[in-house]
Amino acid sequence: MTLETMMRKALDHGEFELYYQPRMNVRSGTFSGLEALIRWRHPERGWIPPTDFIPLAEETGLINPIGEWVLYTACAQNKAWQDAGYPPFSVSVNLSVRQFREQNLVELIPRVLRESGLKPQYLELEITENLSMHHMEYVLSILHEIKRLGIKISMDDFGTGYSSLSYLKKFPIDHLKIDQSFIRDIQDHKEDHSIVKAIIDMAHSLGMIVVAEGVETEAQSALLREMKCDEIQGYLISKPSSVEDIEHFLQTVK
Ligand code: G
Ligand code: G
Ligand code: MN
Ligand code: NA
Repeated sequence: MTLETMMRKALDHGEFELYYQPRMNVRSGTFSGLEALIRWRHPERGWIPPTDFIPLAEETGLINPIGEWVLYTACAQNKAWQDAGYPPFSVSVNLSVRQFREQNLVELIPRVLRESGLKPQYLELEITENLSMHHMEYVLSILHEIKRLGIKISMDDFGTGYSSLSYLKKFPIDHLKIDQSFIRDIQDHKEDHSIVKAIIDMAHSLGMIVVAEGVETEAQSALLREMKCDEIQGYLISKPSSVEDIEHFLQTVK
């Protein structure tokens, strides 16, 4: 059976699962939210990583039903956490470019919020820079409608795409997430250090909250704090974790 055929069956058979990875405020050490990341547990082949199937899902269009499942599941899970008495926090969901082109997000998102019972301020959508390059006027109009619903928007993997600073200024971005490739060698490579510092200062001047991704060590965290980065995400705090494991994590945070 091809991967595509397997993927078509996976949704119906409940083989997808969401894992969650926390973000933290790097100054106060307070918990600031979770990112939902899809996982596929195939009954015979075991775990299939998203890098093996998300690109294929994007090529075939299956990213649309899969993305809808992710959105609904993340919202319903977040509502369930609130109902269970956890202090409210936001969960972010990754959106593919194709979902912007082919799904009526302005209709889909309010419907998912209604069905899950989650308030819009607890949902955040992650987009990538490449989205901003295509059909910019169209994408901008959708983003503004999404913002009007009260939902926050993150620019993900920042620094790896093609967006120029003049594009960035036009986008209604709440969080700018610096790609992990710049964070990895931040201590040893002067260039990476300079780039990260420049991104942080620029994002702040545009009123954005800056998140560093892929933070693995205390030394990186300390350096980012010095550089006035706002939030960090990465293995230092927690790997992406199952619902059960993230609930254990949530018991330990302030
Ligand atoms: O979760 P990491 O574990 O391996 O994710 C690998 C890649 O897959 C990342 O680029 C991440 O943004 C992407 N990804 C993970 N979950 C989703 C999802 O629900 N939707 C989309 N579109 N991409 C996802
Ligand atoms: O593209 P996006 O930023 O959505 O995907 C996040 C990816 O980064 C996921 O594959 C996730 O598992 C991975 N990731 C998260 N934290 C770390 C980290 O500290 N180190 C490394 N190497 N990868 C990480
Ligand atoms: Mn992301
Ligand atoms: Na990223």
